[in-house]
Amino acid sequence: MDAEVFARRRAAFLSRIGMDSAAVLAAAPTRRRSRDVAYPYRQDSDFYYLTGFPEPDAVAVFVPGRKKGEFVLFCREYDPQKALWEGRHAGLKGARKQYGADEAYSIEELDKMMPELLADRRRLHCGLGRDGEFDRRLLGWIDEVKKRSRAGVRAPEELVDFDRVLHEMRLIKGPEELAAMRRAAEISARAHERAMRVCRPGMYEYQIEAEIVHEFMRQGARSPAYPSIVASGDNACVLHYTANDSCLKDGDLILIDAGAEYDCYAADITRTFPVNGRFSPPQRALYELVLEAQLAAIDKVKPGNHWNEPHEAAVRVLTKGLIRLGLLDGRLSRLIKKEAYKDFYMHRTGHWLGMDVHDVGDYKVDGQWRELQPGMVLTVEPGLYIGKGNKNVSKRWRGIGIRIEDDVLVTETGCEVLTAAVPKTIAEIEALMETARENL
Ligand SMILES: [Mn+2]
Repeated sequence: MDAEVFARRRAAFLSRIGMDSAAVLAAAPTRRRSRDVAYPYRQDSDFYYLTGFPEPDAVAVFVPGRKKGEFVLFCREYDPQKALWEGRHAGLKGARKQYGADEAYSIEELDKMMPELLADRRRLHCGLGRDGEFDRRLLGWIDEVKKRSRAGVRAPEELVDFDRVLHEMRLIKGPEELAAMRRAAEISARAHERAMRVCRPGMYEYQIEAEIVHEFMRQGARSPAYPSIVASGDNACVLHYTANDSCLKDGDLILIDAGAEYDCYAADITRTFPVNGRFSPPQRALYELVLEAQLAAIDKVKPGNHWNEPHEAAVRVLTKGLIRLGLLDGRLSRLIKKEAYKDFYMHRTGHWLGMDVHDVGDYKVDGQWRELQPGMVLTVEPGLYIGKGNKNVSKRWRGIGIRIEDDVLVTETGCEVLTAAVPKTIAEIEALMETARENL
């Protein structure tokens, strides 16, 4: 993304927080995996959204109206030895030239400079509760400002969580963000298609996972947005299954929930298909039902509808279908009211999607479900899960877990499914798998 995009976001953020405020954002820390090996680094989403700065050991401070500069970036100084061993880093000059900081200081100067930057700012926007160590330092700086009160300086008296301004900005996606999300969606769609093509009984779930990650990287997404779920048979009924180590059995379904991260933006797709390429009659019946629920939910994604409408639509279709199939017994309205569907559908129908897979943004405003607006992106992902051990239902339904998930953008007139390229109907899936087997 261009430096100018981040500059525009900063300008919008500064004007929204106002002249009597300041904001402090910390870069994500590096995390140790084992001994002297670190996990791959991923920048904090809020920090990246406003700075585009990809390094750890950095703190961004925003001070609207400050004469010497409104955007101050503390980061690592350039070190030729570090460059030799670990690679590129911006240094103070790069922080100004490449990343548009008005002033850049060594991260070592942070404690010394913060009290001055926070002086006479009534409100402080920050990410309290994320990192206890950083919180303690922040409160220390405020305390330092207070000590200067006899010199006529006032300390911040109100701490505001990023939810209030920054996360509201992140909830509505701009054109550059949508371009990144479309790319993430496209790459993820190809990976799911690849999984359908290569899948055979006798393979292991992790071998399918390898195909997915392979396609992500081949297409320029360096990482999944979250650990991929590759769950065959009864494993699909474990909602956050990530062991991915079972052998694929002829006659089972396989549920794959996987999405790529591209330029810090996530895709989140789930598809469920038969290991051997053909749905059995009970699998078919349940799959058709989940698909009908998903389409009904997507139909409710439009400006002016509230957040919960897609969920309500999915619940209605699923409950009706469960009665039809003999899995629930009773009157529709009553079964919905007492949430009888929760035996088979225990999660909600979606979440916001963006830089984080479960993205920021409130779902309720003043106690009411929020209205959908153009530029919001959400997932729509109903499912049905009937465990192997569920003795309350006929045997034919057991050991089946199905979820169908797409990423949906709210547009001016309705919605657009960003992940529509992955086969979804039974006919499409069976045709693709059939062709793949013929070409073996
Ligand atoms: Mn999801």
